[in-house]
Amino acid sequence: MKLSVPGRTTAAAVVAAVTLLTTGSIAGAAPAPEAAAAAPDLPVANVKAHLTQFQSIATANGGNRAHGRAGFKASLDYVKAKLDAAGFTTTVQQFTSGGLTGYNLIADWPGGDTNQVIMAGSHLDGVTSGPGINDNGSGSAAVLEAALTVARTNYQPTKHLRFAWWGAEERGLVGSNHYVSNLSSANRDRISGYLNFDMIGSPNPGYFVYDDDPTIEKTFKDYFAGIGVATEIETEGDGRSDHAPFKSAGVPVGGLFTGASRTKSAAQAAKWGGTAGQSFDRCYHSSCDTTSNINDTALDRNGDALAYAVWELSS
Ligand code: DTR
Ligand code: ZN
Ligand code: ZN
Repeated sequence: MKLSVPGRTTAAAVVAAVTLLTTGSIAGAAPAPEAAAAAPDLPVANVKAHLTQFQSIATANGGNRAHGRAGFKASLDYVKAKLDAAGFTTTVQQFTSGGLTGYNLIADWPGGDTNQVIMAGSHLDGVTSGPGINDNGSGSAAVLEAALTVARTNYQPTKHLRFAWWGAEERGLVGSNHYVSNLSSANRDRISGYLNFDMIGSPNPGYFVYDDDPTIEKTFKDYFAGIGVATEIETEGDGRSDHAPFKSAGVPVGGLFTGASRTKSAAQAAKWGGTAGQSFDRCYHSSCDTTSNINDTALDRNGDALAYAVWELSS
C-alpha cells in the first residue's frame, strides 16, 4: 500500500487539468487539495528538557532505562503524564519478554479520519549498560515534543494522529512486534504510514533518511533540502528498529537516523562537519550515552523534520 499525499502530480491530475482547460470544468472533481498546514518549529530546548528528565530517571534507577527495570517504567510514566495532561487518549499495552513485564505507550490525538492513521514512534527503552539518552531518549523526546506541539497548537489534521513509545526494542523489537501482531487486519489497514525515530541526536552526526516508502522518504528529503542539509539513504538499519514489524505487515514506513557505531568518512565529514574516522556515536550502547552524548544541532534539525513530516503527511 503506497502512501499518497494530496497535491502530488499524478496522471489523474494531468487529465483533470486538460479537462479543465478544454471544458472549463472537471466533472466530479474534488476541491483542490488544501496546502498542508505549516508545521511549527519544535523547540529543541523542550526536547532537551525531556532528555534531562530521562537522565534523572536513569540516575535514580540504577543508571539505566532498560526493559523490565524501574527506569523504563518511570520513563513511561513521565511520558504518559505529559500526554494525559495535554488531552491525548493514552493506552498502555503490557507484554512479557525474558520473564519480565514490558509496556508500550500509545497516544491518540482525538479527531481526524480514523480510517487514515499517521503514526510516529520511537523505542523508549535503553540498554542495561547506560541511560540510553541518544539511543533512544533522543527519538522518544522528539516524538513526545511533536505530540505536545500538536496539542499546544490544537492542530486538527485531516488524518488521525497516533504516537507510540515502544518497550523492549533492544531485546529484538519486542514491543513493536507485539503491537503490530495484535492489530486486527482492519486496524492494520487503517495505518497510512509509520514514521520511526531511533537515534536522532548522535554526537558526530550523519543525516540519514530511510528509503522504504518513497512518499515518506521524499517528505523528509524535501525538508532537509529546504534547510540546505544533504542527506544519505539509511542502509545500516534495515530490520534493526521498530519500523520493521510495520513494513513486514505492509504499512508504508520511513524515518530518520544520525548514526551509531559505523565510522564517519572524510566525504561525510566534508558535507556534515564533525570528525572523519570516528564513529557517529562512540557511546552507542555504553555507559557514556548520557545527556553529554547529544549533538544539539542534529537533535534540533531532526525534531523539526519530524514535525514537518507529521504535519505534511496528516494534512
Ligand atoms: N536498532 C538500534 C540501532 C540501530 C542501528 N542501526 C540503525 C539504523 C536505523 C535505526 C536504528 C539503528 C538500537 O536501538 O540499537
Ligand atoms: Zn540500541
Ligand atoms: Zn535504538
